[in-house]
Amino acid sequence: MNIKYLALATALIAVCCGPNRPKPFGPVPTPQQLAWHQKEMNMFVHFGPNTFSGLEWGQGTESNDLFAPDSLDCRQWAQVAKEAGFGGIIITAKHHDGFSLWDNPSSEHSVANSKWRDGNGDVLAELSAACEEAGIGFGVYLSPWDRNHPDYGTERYNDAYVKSLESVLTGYGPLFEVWFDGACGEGPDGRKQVYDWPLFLGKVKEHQGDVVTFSNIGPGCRWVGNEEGHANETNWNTFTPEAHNADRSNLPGDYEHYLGSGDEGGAYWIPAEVDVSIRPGWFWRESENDKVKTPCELIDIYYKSVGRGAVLLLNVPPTASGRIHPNDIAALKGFRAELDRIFSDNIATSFECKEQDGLPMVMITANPDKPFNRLVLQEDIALGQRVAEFAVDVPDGDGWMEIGCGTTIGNKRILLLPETKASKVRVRIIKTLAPPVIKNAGLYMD
Ligand code: FUL
Repeated sequence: MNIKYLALATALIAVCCGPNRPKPFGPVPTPQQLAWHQKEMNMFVHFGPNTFSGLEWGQGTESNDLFAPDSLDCRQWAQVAKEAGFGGIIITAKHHDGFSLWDNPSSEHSVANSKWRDGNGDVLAELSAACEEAGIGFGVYLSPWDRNHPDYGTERYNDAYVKSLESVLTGYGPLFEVWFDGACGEGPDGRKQVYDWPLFLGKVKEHQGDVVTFSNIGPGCRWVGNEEGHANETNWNTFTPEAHNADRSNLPGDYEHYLGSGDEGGAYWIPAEVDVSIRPGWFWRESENDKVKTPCELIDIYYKSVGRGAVLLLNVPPTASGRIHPNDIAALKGFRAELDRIFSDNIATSFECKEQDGLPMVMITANPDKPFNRLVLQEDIALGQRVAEFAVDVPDGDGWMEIGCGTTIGNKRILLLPETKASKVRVRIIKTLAPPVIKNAGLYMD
C-alpha cells in the first residue's frame, strides 16, 4: 500500500460517511457546468450548404440558393434528441463556408439572401423554439474560420465576427453551450486570421453570463483531442492550459493525450467534451446512409465518453430535406433501448462508504443470483474531483479477489468487468487527492 495515502485514511472515512457535508476541494464546476455534466449527452447538428453539396468544408463561394431544405422540421430533430436522452442540441449556425442559418447582420452569405422561404427563413429561431417546446437546451456553434467573409484575415473581421456572435447570443434566449471551433484556415485570398479571443469570450460573458463555452481549452469545457468518440481512461476535469502552452486555435505537442486526460491537480475546472459523428462525415450525404453507427458502436462510445466522466456530443446531421434520416433514428432508438435495458436493473441493493485496512472503500451489497459486468461509480463533483486510483474486489474464500481497477471517476465512471456473481463488491480507493465523496455506486449487466 502507498504510505503517502495511508495517512489520509482516518480523515477520509470521517468525510466519506460523516454527517457533515465535506468542504469543496480544488477547482469546482460552476452551476452551469454542473447542469451540463448532468445532461451527460447532447446532440450536435451540422447543417448548411455542405448538406447539399456533399462537401465537408464548403468553399465559401457556394450560391445562397444552394441551401434549400423543402421540409425543414426542427421539431422532429428536438423530438429525436429528446427520445434518445440528449439534454440539448447544438447547431452549426455558421460553418467554415460562412453561410449563416439566420439573418447574420455582418454577412450577405445567409438564409436572408436566399430563395429559401423568400429570404424569411431562420433555422435558429425554429430550432430554439422546438428545443424549448421539447424541454431541452439550445446551443450554437459559430465557426470563427470563415471562407466567405471579405474581411477575413484582417483586424476588421474580428469586429464582424463579434457582431454575428452578439446576434446569436441575444436573439434566441438562454443558451446552454456556445461552441468555438478551433479551426483557423485561410480566407478567400489565402489570408489567415488572428482571432481576438478575449473580445469573443467577453461578449459571451456579457450576454450569456457563465454559459458553458467550448473551445480547445475552455473556459467552459475543453476538446477531448480526437473526433473518434473517446476520452482517456484517466480523465481529470481539472486542466491547466498554460502548462501545455495550449491555445484556442493552436494545440502544440501531444495534445491528444493532455486534452483527453486533463491535469491531475489542474488549476481550473475545464472538463472534456467528446464530439463525434454518428456517420463518417459531419454533414449528411446520401452515400453514408448505410454507414450510420450501430447501437452497439454507440454504446461503446457511451462507455468511453460518459463512462469516463466526459460529456458526449453526438452529431446527427439532418438530410437535405431538413429531416433526420430514418437510419439515424433507428440507430438512436436502438442505442436508447440498450441503455435502458442495461441501466434499468441495478444488481447492487445498497452501498456504504467505510474504512478497511486503513483505506477508504465503498462496500456494495449485491443480489448474488444475478450476474453483472459493469460497475458505475459517481463522485459528488460539486465538491471537486478527488479519486485517482481504485480497485474492485469480490469475496474469494476467506479473502478477496481483485476483478478490476481504474483511475479517475469524476461525474461518472463505468468500469467494464468480467461477468461476475457476488453478494458483495468492494471498491478500494487506493489513491485520492482529498477525502473521496462517492455519491453513487451500482452494478449492471450488459
Ligand atoms: C472541426 C471542423 O473542421 C469540422 O468540420 C466539424 O465542424 C468539427 C466538429 O470540428 O474542427
